Amino acid sequence: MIEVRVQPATRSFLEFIYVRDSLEPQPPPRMLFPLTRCTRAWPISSTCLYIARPCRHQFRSSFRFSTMSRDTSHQSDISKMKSEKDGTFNRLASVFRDFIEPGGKFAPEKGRYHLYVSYACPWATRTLIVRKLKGLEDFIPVTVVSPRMGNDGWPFATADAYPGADADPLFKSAHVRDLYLRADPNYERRFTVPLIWDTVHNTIVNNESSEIIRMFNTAFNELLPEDKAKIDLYPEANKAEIDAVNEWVYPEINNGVYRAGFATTQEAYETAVKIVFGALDKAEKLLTGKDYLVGGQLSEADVRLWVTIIRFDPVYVGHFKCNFTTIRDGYPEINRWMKALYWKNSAFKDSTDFDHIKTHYYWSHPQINGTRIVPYGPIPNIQPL
Ligand SMILES: N[C@@H](CCC(=O)N[C@@H](CS)C(=O)NCC(=O)O)C(=O)O
Repeated sequence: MIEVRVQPATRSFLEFIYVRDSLEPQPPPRMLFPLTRCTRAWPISSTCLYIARPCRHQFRSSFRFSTMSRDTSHQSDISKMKSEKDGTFNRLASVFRDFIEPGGKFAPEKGRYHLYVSYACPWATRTLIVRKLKGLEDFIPVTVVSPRMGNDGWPFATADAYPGADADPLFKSAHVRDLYLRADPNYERRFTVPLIWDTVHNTIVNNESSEIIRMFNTAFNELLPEDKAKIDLYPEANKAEIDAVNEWVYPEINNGVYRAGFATTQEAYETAVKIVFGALDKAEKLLTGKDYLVGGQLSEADVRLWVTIIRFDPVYVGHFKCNFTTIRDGYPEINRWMKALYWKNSAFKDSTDFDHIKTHYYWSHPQINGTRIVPYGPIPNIQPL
């Protein structure tokens, strides 16, 4: 048996080392190769003792090798995702929660931050829409992953050259997972998009879309032309009302469709799907005769609801079994509001790729759609104005 003894500062890193069973003295196994610069090994009778100096940055820079030995498949493979005992799907909270703000550790600067998204993902699409509404395209470059999220999670074009997918320009990563493990080798949660990367501190600033859109709304204002700086999707006067709408739209609609789709018992599904349609009824009433949800102007409440509604007929009706009715047949006011934003505001249309959306859901959840066949309809994906 190989014994690995390390000094405390490196212990967490070395948890990932591949240790082979052996009665013979061994050179460091291949997976230990990155340690050779700061490791010496002595055979001691039937034990190999590896001593590592605590030199954190060297470990980090060589981490690419070492992660190979840590099994992260439970974090990347959606079919290994666990539901609650009663079959309910529970979304875990995001863990990178820093803010870009003037004077802070993450100061607003042109070109410093990089946004990683999937066109398929509603949470990522929120960030794309707000990035465009605020005119941040030149400030924050964006990289789009392939919609085919497989066992290793979201792939970049280098791992899956799907049309419209990009390679990772910063690190040539194969998967989004590699970025998370680069930022934190001990990262234990799922490898989700969107995420915003800081090229100065070489880490993830934030992977929670509701916070990324708040940052985009204000953090770069001092650097933006006046017409863009004054766009405010969360204005002081309407904050309470926007918060009140978000408070039910998130659990009952945005995450509600996932709770219906990812339920693993009939009861959990039925409970979830009824909540979705109850909340759509409420949204229909709220939008009656109105162009926007709150205060007669476009706000983050519209962005947050819209990203789920645009996916509803093409995906959630079929794939997530949210099929009491469709948006186009059952919710004329929501449909009118959705179409107007799509056809009249390029920030919404340009952030929407129906092929990526449909391919992702129907391909990436084999636990729901084992054949991975992507349905042809609906025709059209969104009706004309
Ligand atoms: N709370 C996060 C949720 C992000 C999220 O769950 N993204 C999904 C795609 S729609 C994802 O990347 N899932 C990958 C996985 O769970 O493996 C946010 O709003 O930013």
